[in-house]
Amino acid sequence: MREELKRLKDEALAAIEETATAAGLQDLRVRYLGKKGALTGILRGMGTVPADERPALGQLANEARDAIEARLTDRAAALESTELDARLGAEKVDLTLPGTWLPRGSEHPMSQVTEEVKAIFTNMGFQVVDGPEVETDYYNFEALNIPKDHPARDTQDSFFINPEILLRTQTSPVQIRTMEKMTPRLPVRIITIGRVYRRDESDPTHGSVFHQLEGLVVDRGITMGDLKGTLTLMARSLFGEGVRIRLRPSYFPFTEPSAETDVSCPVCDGAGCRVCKGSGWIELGGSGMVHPRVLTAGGYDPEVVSGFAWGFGIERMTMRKYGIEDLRHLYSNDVRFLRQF
Ligand code: 2NM
Repeated sequence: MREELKRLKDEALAAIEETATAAGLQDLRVRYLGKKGALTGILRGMGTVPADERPALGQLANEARDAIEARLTDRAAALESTELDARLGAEKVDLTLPGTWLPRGSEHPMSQVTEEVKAIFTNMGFQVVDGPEVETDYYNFEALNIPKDHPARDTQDSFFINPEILLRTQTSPVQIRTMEKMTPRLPVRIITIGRVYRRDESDPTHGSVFHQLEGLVVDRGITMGDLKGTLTLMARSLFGEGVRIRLRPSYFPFTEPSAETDVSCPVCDGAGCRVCKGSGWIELGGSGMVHPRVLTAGGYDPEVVSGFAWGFGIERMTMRKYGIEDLRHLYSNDVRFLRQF
């Protein structure tokens, strides 16, 4: 039995050494140490061994079992680490490989100017308001003191849908609608930015759709000084701290007095250059003190309050800010153009 134990132990240790998988080790464990395993079988035969030999033989059997057990454990640990190494080797990710290129978009220059203008005026306490693009004759013309025979009402210049309904030619109807809603609360401090529609031939500086920035302030004691100060602040944020605003006498039905509104050329500071075509000034649009009839249409008493308003083209402001020469670039959606901003 002694020889049998030794042979069994050597055989088990050799088999363990040759096994290359965790499953194989488990099989060996069952085969040698399991309830029906070889070693257990030998120990069962202890009954036939003379009593004085049993202790020594028992000790030998225990040693064999412990040796096999220890070898199985060692081998399992070694196999596990080899298997892990193999898996990590196979799964290796090369972090130095170049990534997948994703084209990045950019904000449209019109959107940049729009957002900048909104920020400038909301920081001054203005509300940004919106209104319909399909308007009634009343809000688009009548309430703005544009009489029936005024050239601006000429059907050549407007898109009428029926005799009473048209596409708005300016955003001023939103100012009337807002005053109607707000009266008698003061102050009114609003801007509107949106599409307006005119029947013009397309050329480098005209299209049948463009975007207007209009603003309105109504309160007690508002003067043309407030108008100039407000627009100077806007122009300095937008074009640079050095610029000035110039007001030239003009005429609009909805303001009195009215002014053409220019900004000093941010490139040559008024000296005259290619950008301002030698004049030193760049036109922004119109402005003026709100006509008493327009305040009345909005529900305010022109004997108690006064106001100023202005209307600038966003396209023109964008072209001036970035030196874009052709309006049509702004709508062609050519990424080679758009990527530059
Ligand atoms: C302009 C020029 C001057 C203007 C007037 C108003 C309103 F409704 F408040 F009276 N909104 N916008 C205005 C004034 C618009 O565009 C060239």
